[in-house]
Amino acid sequence: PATKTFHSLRPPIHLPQEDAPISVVDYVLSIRSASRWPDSTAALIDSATGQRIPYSDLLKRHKSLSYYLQHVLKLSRHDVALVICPNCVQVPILYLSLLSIGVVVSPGNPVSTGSEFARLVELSGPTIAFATSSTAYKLPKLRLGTILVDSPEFESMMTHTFDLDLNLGLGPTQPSQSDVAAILYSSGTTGRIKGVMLTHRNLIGVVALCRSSAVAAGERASPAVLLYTVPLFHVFGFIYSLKSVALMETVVMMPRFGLDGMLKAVEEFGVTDVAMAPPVVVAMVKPGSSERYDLSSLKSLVVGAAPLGKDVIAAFKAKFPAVELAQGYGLTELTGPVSRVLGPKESKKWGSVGRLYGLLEARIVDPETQEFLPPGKQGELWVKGPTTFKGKDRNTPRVLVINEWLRTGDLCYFDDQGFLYVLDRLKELIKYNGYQVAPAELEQLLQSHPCVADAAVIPYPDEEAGQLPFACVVRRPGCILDERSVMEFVAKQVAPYKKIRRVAFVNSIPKSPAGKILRKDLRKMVLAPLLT
Ligand code: 4UU
Repeated sequence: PATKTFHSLRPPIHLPQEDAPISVVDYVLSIRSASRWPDSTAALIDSATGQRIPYSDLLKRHKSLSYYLQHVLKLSRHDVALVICPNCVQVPILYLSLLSIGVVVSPGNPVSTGSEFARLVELSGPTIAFATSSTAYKLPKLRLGTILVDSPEFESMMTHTFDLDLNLGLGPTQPSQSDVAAILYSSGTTGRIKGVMLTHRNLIGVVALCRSSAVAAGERASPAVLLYTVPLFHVFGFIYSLKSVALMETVVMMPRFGLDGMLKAVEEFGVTDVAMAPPVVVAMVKPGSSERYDLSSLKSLVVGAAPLGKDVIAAFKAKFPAVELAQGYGLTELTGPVSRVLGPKESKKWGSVGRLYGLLEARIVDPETQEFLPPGKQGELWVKGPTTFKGKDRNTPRVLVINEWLRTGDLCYFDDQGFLYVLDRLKELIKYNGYQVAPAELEQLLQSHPCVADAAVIPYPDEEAGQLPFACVVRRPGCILDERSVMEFVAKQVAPYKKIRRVAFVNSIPKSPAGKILRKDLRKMVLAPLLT
């Protein structure tokens, strides 16, 4: 009975009064102003051009742009702005400016197609879009048009009012905490895209919990230099772009991700922390991938958004003993972060996604009986806290939320010290003769094979067994690997019901920008031709 609810073991976190009329930007800037770092600290660095924007300049640009958006473009509270940009230094400033005047930020993936953008517009009803010259042409026409953030005009919106006194006050556009602040589009690896509405209160909650882990980790001798390989339109990057300003971190922006480019940027800008998805870690441990670079500035990697295998962690520790590898777990519907590994002691818990952040409670629920389960038992993770999203698609009810508990859809367990382990998405489980097989476990095993560059496991329909574990494997160049050796490699290491029963060799595994395997696309690509 005492084990029905798991409480956070982290120090308590205090949030502002719920009815205080503040936006997440007011909150972020109030934390920042208490920082001991000078305003000359770089806020943003463009990895391609080397352009540095110090905090003093970031604040001026933010004020100037907010003024322009409010008084020239006449945007106001509850307007929705679509933001369709690759990671670049303008985006965090744009987010701060829109949020500060109560405009709802709706960031989308710049590689989406025209019809996908039409769907986003249908979901969130934007009046204006912010895009780049390479993405704008795909957008539908909006009432206030599209503004190019890589244009001289945008640069002047951020700088032209520098010498004005901009303490004009926000008047009716001052957001309240219960206002919707952002609509993020959840990954949709299996289903249709959904708009997840997050309030200023939700965002204040996650900034507070990110800050609490920075406090717990202890003060550093110099400001942290972060690089995100995660996109700014995904909840991971979106939240990080706000928390970095609150903590006065320096953020190195990489418009286009590539492993070599990332490692070069680490060397060049003295990057201390990188936020990334598992495929980047997998790439870093492959022999010959990183030896050419001086990565001595690197202190920690925060890895999240998809499962990371124990073998990859082991290989990483062996190759980079001085770098802390911390897994974090999160969901768009919980405004991002739910748990993380914190500090060298916790990072010994290989494979865990860490402990719950303060402010959050959790349950492990038996998917069949709905019983609440104790430590060590696997079930669906439910989470409750002030960061639970407000709703989907403006008017749809929160079907995932029951009595304020958000059902994550993930199969998880806690150990007896409060460490959380994520096995897989419940929906992705393969049912072999009634047994549950987690694809993630088999994928991690396959990835540890020296001749496997990448792998994914999906169900293959079978009359007798229901479904068979079916592996799609990308061979490493120059390696010889056949179906039988793949199956034997896995069979030696797992219970018989988990064996791979079929193999297909493919050129690549389709992945989302946050590193999740796009199983729907994979099924279409590999399975459909086999089954017709
Ligand atoms: C296994 O992926 C995310 C958010 C990730 C995130 C955010 C802030 C990680 C750390 C952080 O600090 O959100 P979505 O909505 O795109 O996808 C959510 C799903 C989860 O339900 C789970 O299935 O992504 C999967 N997932 C993970 N799975 C997320 N993180 C992990 C993880 N291990 N570490």
